[in-house]
Amino acid sequence: MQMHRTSVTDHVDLEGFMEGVARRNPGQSEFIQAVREVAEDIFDFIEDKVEYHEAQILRRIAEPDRVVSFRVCWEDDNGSIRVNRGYRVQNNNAIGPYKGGIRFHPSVNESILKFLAFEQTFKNALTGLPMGGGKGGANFNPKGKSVNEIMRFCQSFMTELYRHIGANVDVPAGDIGVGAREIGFMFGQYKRITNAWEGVLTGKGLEYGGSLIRPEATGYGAVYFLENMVKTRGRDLAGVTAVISGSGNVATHAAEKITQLGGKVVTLSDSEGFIHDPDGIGLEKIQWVKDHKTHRRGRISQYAEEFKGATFHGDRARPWAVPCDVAMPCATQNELNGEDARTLVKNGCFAVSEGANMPTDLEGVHVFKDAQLLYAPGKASNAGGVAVSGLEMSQNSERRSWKESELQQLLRDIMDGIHDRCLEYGRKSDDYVDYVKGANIAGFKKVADAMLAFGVV
Ligand code: NDP
Ligand code: 2IT
Repeated sequence: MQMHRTSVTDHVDLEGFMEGVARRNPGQSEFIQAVREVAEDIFDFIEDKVEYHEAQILRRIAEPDRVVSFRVCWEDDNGSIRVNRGYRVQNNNAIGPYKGGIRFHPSVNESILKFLAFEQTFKNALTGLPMGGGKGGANFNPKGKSVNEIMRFCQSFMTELYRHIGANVDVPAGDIGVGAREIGFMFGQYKRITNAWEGVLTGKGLEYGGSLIRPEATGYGAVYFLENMVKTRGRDLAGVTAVISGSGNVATHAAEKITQLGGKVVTLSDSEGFIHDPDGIGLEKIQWVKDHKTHRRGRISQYAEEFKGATFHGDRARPWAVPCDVAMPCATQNELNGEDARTLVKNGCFAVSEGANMPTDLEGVHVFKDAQLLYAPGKASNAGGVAVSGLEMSQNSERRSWKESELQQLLRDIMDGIHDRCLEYGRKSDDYVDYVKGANIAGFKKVADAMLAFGVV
């Protein structure tokens, strides 16, 4: 087929491209940051690849297929009417249905969801499973809300969202502020509206089509990735001291797996500050954190009241100055800046595996790379969660449930596969592995090649 082609000499350079992204997305700093992090690597990679330029592939991936924004109206326990803003960003479905979590947090806005949906596109491609990239959420704050209020919010949110999703269209899951309980409320409402049982959400309860090990998968997967990285330097995780941020789903399961592999976790955090427990946050203490957060909606500060020897550091302090061998940011975006990164390097930290999405800012990323740290970006290291979501979709289509041992093995295999792909595309001539570059290029290549096959769409 003969198509009109732009001349190769029409290419803009990286800064020209980023100027365009900034102009088209005013004020969306997180989205612009995520695109820059990818573009820095992709520009080098496609320099001599005319077909990607001609088809404007990067420009197309950085323009979401669609952004849906909608009003979510609900009634609180006092009978007052409340209004929030809900979204679904469908970034790219070249290799499979849109797939990605839903976040309920007061900070949610279009920029944050566009960055998350963009990142998700590369992450999902890296898993090797057929999933496109999407993300959704609302600026709803679940803190301090009753269970009934949360249920009414979820139902109202789904009353609009249902028309945009489907098992072969777009399959949301959990993220910050959305766990099994919220997925249950949303799934129930979807089923009620459509009168159809379909695997339209993942992270479901085991009674109604959920998959074993989905709750553990992100944190465990991020530790498996860390283990693979440290192996390249002939080390393992036995005896390492680990600093972890966050105390939600990803952080607690990362802590659990590090501990099971013989490491000692000494910090956890939330939005108010962090706790430092020099004796180590062992499995029983981790279980206490899980129960305390889930059932009693507790704050991490209470850990220091419960366990002798532990201290709480408030004023939104982050744990990065606590000396460690390995660090795992597992709370939120931009929670680790250039200065934090320099502190970690100075204190001898040699590996960082991100459980959260884009927790390290651009300056921090460059500090880690310059220091030749083993540094895994979230789109590679936290892909275990969405990978098991993909396996939940397969189980729903097959109408059966796989055994835990099968799923554990598949999660391991998928994380090993992502690590291999990072080595393939990220190995530098001096034998340093740039995992950011490896993940960006491997993820991009798969999506880009699918898009080329479709022509101009
Ligand atoms: P949870 O809601 O279970 O936990 C979030 C944790 O992060 C809480 O401890 C929370 O503290 C803290 N946190 C949230 N926002 C902020 C903030 N602005 N500043 C400081 N701390 C904050 O979420 P998850 O554990 O599921 O998600 C954590 C990260 O992992 C996110 O970046 C998410 O996108 C990413 N992720 C999650 C996956 C999953 O399967 N769940 C998969 C891949 C990535 P507080 O209670 O005070 O708000
Ligand atoms: O960021 C993520 O990968 C998630 N929140 C999980 C997405 C999913 O579809 O399981």
